[in-house]
Amino acid sequence: MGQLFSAQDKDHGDSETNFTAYFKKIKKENKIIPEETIHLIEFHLEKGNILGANSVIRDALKNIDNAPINIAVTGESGAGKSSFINALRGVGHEDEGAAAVGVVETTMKRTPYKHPKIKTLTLWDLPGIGTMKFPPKDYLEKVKFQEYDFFILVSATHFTKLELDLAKAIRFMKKNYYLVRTKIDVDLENEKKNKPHTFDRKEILQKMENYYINTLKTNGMDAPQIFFISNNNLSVCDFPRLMKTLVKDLPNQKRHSFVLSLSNITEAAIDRKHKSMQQYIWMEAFKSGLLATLPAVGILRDDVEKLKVKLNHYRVLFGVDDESLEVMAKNSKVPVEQVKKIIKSPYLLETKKMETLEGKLLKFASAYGGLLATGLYFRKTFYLQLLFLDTVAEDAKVLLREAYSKPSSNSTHPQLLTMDKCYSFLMSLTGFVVICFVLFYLGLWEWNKV
Ligand SMILES: Nc1nc2c(ncn2[C@@H]2O[C@H](COP(=O)(O)OP(=O)(O)OP(=O)(O)O)[C@@H](O)[C@H]2O)c(=O)[nH]1
Ligand SMILES: [Mg+2]
Repeated sequence: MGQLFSAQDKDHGDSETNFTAYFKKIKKENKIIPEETIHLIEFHLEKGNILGANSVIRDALKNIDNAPINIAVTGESGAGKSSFINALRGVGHEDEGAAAVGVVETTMKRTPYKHPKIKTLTLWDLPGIGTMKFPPKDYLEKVKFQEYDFFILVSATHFTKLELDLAKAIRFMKKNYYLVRTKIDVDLENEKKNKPHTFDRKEILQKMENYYINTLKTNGMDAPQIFFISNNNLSVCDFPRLMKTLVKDLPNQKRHSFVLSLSNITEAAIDRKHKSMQQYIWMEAFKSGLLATLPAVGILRDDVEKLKVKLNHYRVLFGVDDESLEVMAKNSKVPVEQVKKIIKSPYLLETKKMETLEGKLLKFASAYGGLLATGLYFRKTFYLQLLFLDTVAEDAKVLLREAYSKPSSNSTHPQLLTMDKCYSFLMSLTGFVVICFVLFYLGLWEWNKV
């Protein structure tokens, strides 16, 4: 077992500096533990209270794992609440366990939807405000407003009286809400059709934002943060900005789980997950390093099994696990091997003849640990976890780039290069080569004649 800072360490000041230095580098809005907890850990380390520091980190990690996040999604009937929930959960409307979406009133009672990968995150699909026939304050009581971290008020048209009253009531109950204007794809499309010569996307969005702000002001309310989105295509307009805002506004200990729930719709989202997970692994390493008493040795068989589980877990979190790759391949109508060929994580633990997995991992750890060692003595397994994480995050980016390089029309999720497209590309290439050959020989023949 390796050691980070053992109880026998004489220089506790060093460990304090390292802990402080690590968290100082992380932006306030990205930290996964509160400042007070960081100060408390520093305080214990300064006093040489290793057990105290260890126990605070252990509790902080437990809090991160268990802190529940409850998000209420409310608004008028048909505004796109259930569609928004499916988008946040990364599930298609027809997938098992998806929130029912439809052109007629569908959601009649508050329904919890757990995130498929993050069990502590629950999205609550509330019935349309008009359907319950209660004034907004009674509606909020009925849907148990106090149970949620915040509200997403979904609106799809001009502000209705009910929406305005609901926004007022949420504020009155001292709860936070974000205004999400859905179906922006339809509005932009209509504007483009109606005014093909003067269409200006930016100007339209600005006008719409001004409209919402002014309407709220006229009704004596401060404007909340407003986001224009399309549930049918998350990468357009404000969905990425909405996710960034929610991450920033959540309390530190809830941030990590929410970040991990983000879909891979942008490289920024993947980076955010990567950075959050790095902090988590680093804290675990620091915690076990504090109590470690033996010098670092090789990789134990037990470690290998645990590492396999970790790698699998990261692959699931970043959507590059076998099941997700199969779905991706199916949607793109390509064999799964074609998808796997461009990424690394499925093959990370494969060994060559005469090579043991322990040996391979040890080589990885030495190479990677050497790069990272900044005076810390992480256990080798933690270096490996960081290496796995880097690989998996890079794979997610590779797949995202590949997907967006071949956008398919009108789809929430872009698709990979299809077989049809590959085939026609190969046929054109073959045709081009044949023509080159013919021209070359014709030229040669003419030249010989001269
Ligand atoms: N074009 C477009 N259609 C959307 C969008 N969001 C939702 N829809 C469509 O709007 C209709 C209603 O969506 P739902 O998600 O069922 O709306 P809801 O608010 O849950 O409705 P209720 O459960 O009846 O209160 C469905 O046909 C959706 O496909 C969007 O952003 N763009
Ligand atoms: Mg619904």
